[in-house]
Amino acid sequence: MKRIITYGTFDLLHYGHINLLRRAKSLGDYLVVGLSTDEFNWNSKHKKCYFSYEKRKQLLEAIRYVDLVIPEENWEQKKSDVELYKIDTFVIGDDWKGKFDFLKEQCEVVYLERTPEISTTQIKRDLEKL
Ligand code: C2G
Repeated sequence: MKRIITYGTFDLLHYGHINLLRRAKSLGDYLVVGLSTDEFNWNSKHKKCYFSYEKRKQLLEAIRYVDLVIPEENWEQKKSDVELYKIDTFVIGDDWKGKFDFLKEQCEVVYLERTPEISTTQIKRDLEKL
């Protein structure tokens, strides 16, 4: 069984997120998603989420490609997560290209092309214009 992991905030879930999760799952058999907690978002990613961690987790768990959702609480946990969950491949959007190459000692690292023209920030901007 090939095990995949990815991480993100996944706020205001949209088709760009789904495209990423679908392609990530297509690389293996089991997909773990490290979901950024509200504290991590606020303190380290400087993101204020619309949906709480629990709501974002509920949405992700309803997606057919997602097998397990775990909390992402800090930048440092990836190495231990790869060991703990016996991960074969780490996947993330190419806006992070190169940032997680240190994981190559433990697993395959794949940067997937982002879906153009959609982002949580863009959604918020467009809603403000309504
Ligand atoms: N994504 C995408 N296309 C978009 C928007 C997002 O492919 N139009 C991808 C991102 O590249 C990321 C995932 O969807 O792989 C989740 O996006 P975010 O919620 O914005 O996650 P991010 O803030 O990049 O968090 O430790 C890693 C971080 O937690 C990643």
